[in-house]
Amino acid sequence: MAGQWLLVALGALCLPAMAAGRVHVVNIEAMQFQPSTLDVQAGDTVVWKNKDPFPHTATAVDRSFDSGSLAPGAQWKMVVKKPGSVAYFCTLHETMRATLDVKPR
Ligand SMILES: [Cu+2]
Repeated sequence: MAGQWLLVALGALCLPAMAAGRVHVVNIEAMQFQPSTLDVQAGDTVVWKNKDPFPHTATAVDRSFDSGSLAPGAQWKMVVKKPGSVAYFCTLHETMRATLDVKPR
């Protein structure tokens, strides 16, 4: 019987770990990051999808991340680690700007 309770306890411990890390999508379309402000938690994954017919990048102003050139139809993903607000832009079109707000988990 004690073995069964141990399994239940282990299962309960594992659940939060499995629930961690939501996936968020930022569409790059019509020369804009959508949404332009994205709220995530540390440990989440952000996927940038280029839906324009020309290349873009998603590059942190402080260079803490950089997708490099994303071809039309390409996507790039990153696991967000550090809490804080990170402004990012497209190095190919510097008027394209957006913000990633990372809350602590
Ligand atoms: Cu661009």
